[in-house]
Amino acid sequence: QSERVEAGTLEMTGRHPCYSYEAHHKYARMHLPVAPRCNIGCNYCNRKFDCVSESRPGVTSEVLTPEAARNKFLLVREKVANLSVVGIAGPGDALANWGSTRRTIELIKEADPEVIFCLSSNGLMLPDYAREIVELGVKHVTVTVNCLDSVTGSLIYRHVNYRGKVHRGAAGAEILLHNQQKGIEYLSRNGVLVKVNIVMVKGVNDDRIPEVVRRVKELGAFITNIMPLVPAPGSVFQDYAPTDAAELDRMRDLCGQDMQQMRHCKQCRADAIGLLNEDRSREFDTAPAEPN
Ligand code: CLF
Ligand code: SF4
Repeated sequence: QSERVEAGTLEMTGRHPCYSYEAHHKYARMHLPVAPRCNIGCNYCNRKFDCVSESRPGVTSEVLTPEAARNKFLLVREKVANLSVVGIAGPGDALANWGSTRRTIELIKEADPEVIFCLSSNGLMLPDYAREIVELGVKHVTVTVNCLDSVTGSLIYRHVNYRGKVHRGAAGAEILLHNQQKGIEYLSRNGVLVKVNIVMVKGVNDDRIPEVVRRVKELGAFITNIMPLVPAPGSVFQDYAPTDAAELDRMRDLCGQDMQQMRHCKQCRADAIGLLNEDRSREFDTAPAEPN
């Protein structure tokens, strides 16, 4: 992997609070919620809230236009020290809203060429957009990969809406899992550092997580982030037990033998701002605060 990555990218990664443990005490990120739609149905999600594959359930972020997102970035840059990363992580899927996601990146790049961009996606549209992602100069992409086989996939994904056609069950999962892997390989080969999020669901995909980690390593991924299931109310998995913290740690230890593990993820909102440990998003709300 590192042979294909330019020195400049590794320097950026040293200032990326999610990719570098050391950086997360010092460098801030902001998420711009410009991507409301999603093209798949995960059983741990109810689509009323932010994407659960990269966020904390139960939180709803206000959607911004690309122009409003650029303005918010300019405001936040003045007030938040060491803001290094601008991420697009929902509230739906960054690539299911590619027009807005791309426009937002272009506008912010014009305003500040030093920004490190980061995208988070379920990966369905990666074969379509990976080339443009590379051309835009995005060097950090997160893909959520929960399994490799379509039978397990059919337990996690209700449907996959691919190029206007809805595919259910194993057939849908097959398309998604194929596109995720193809996309990870392409991005990794083209100098992008890919982080793979894996949501650990006991009795569904937990015994298969080590093989997911080995496979994405083969495809060139940089790091994996095994996340706990926090079931969203109203989702198919709403009554499933949240992932036990000790079991999660053991899984990270096991997979750490094969691949670098992220252990400091905070499951942020799609509009999170600040250091990973301090969410300052409410300071920059444009909507009136909700009553407690
Ligand atoms: Fe945002 Fe995600 Fe980029 Fe980080 S978050 S798009 S990689 S800049 Fe980070 Fe938040 Fe965990 Fe995500 S702590 S949920 S891993
Ligand atoms: Fe929900 Fe994210 Fe899954 Fe889409 S990819 S269904 S937003 S958890």
